[in-house]
Amino acid sequence: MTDRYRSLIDGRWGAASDAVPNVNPSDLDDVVGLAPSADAATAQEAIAAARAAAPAWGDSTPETRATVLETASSEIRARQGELGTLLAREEGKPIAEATAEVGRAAHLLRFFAGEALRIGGELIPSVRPGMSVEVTREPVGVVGVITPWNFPIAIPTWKIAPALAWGNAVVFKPAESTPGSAEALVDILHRAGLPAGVLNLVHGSGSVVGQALTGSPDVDAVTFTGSVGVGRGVVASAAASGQRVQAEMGGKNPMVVLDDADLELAVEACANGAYFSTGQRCTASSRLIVTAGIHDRFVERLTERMRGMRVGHALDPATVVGPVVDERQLEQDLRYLRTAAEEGGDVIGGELVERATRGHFLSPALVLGTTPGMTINREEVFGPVASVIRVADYDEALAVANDTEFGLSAGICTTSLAAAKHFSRRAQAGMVMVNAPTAGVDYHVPFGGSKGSSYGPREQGSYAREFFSTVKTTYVNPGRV
Ligand code: TXE
Repeated sequence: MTDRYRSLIDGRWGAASDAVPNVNPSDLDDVVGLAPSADAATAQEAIAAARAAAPAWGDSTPETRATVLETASSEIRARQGELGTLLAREEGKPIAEATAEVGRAAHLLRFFAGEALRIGGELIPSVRPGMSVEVTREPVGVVGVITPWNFPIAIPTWKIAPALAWGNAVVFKPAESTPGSAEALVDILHRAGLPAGVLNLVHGSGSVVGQALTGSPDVDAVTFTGSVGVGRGVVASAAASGQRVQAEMGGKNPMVVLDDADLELAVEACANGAYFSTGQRCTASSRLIVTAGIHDRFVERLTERMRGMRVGHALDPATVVGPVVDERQLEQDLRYLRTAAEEGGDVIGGELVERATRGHFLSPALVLGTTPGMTINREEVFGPVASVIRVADYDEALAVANDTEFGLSAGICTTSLAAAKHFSRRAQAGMVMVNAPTAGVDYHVPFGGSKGSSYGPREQGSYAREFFSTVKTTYVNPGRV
């Protein structure tokens, strides 16, 4: 069945158009849907609708906002299987992971429903006699939401839900290759009781719709997740427009495995971190930094584990590693593997795989014998590819872990509490995982990185309020009492 997607502007669904086919990466003969590619004028209409709707939504009661988010959460939970199948079809994530991602969206909505009810302020005695100071939080106004394809329902939800909870209106531009999950989310929120114009969806390209958002004086804030190159451009353009901006970009996440690690636990954490979601996660464990005493045993066990991972159609329950999202990404993965071999790495796996359907199937790859300066250890691949760097000891492991322009997530496998605590303090990353994959984060705590990985305040959890609300300080002199 082929869906026909539409943009939602000021509470009205626009015309369908077949400009952009949404192709199933597990089966290139399956066109999941057809999406429009909006022009700049359509984006401006959406921005104007959001601008007009923002004041009333900002004045709505916390209960009104909480009820919309709670209602949407319940519908997503009730339709988890159906939405998981849609996500698996359009993005290629194995059905179990896709269904879990939909469940995560339901949890996020429920969490931010609670946050809407917890918005509070502070009352602080002034340094001046009689005066008091109120610190309150207000909506930012109109928020532009620009998202990638790799978590097509969770990432939009963790941006849109807090934006709505703190009383903002939204213009949402999803990734071109995953319009179906985006539209399902917007439809559910719209029917959950949002007034017209509070949430607008515009299908289209980054260079047209995305730039219309970052270039508009009527958009107060832009939240972006995607590649480093595009993210830096988004930050520059948004700043030039005087917008508040938040950008979550790439990672080159290190996973340190020390001699004293529990071998099976380390192998499992690395296999999961590197290859689940086809390695298409900004938090993927991509650099495995292994001390000499455990190196050979670790490599042998991880290679075995990797070779046992079934590559296949996302809807086949036996599949562990789904297809690569599209041809461009597949070419990028293969190019990085070729470069790794040319630079002296020993590539295991990384072969094209044939299945009953035509799809972008690539077996997981492990690159052995790499050094920190190789391209494979500098740039984000965004595929089922990890590299191994052998180091002498913990000190060298820490130095290599931090030898990157990125700083999203960093992991360590060790049974030493001292090493774990030291690594947690010294790893230059926004998130640290001890004896767990660098990927796989909770939905109610802060998410984000340091260095080149992130720009602006953290996403998720209560910390999301730093981006999605603004602080007002009011001085009150009661006069004579
Ligand atoms: O990301 P893009 P894409 C990496 C990964 C992948 C590559 C491309 O390496 O191969 O990025 O993926 C919108 N102004 N990551 O194409 O291009 C675009 O339409 C405003 C890593 O998905 O960064 C989409 O909605 N917006 C990453 C969004 O930005 C613009 C996750 C992301 O697109 C724009 C995904 C512009 N000028 C991909 N140009 C991670 N690490 O999490 C594009 N967009």
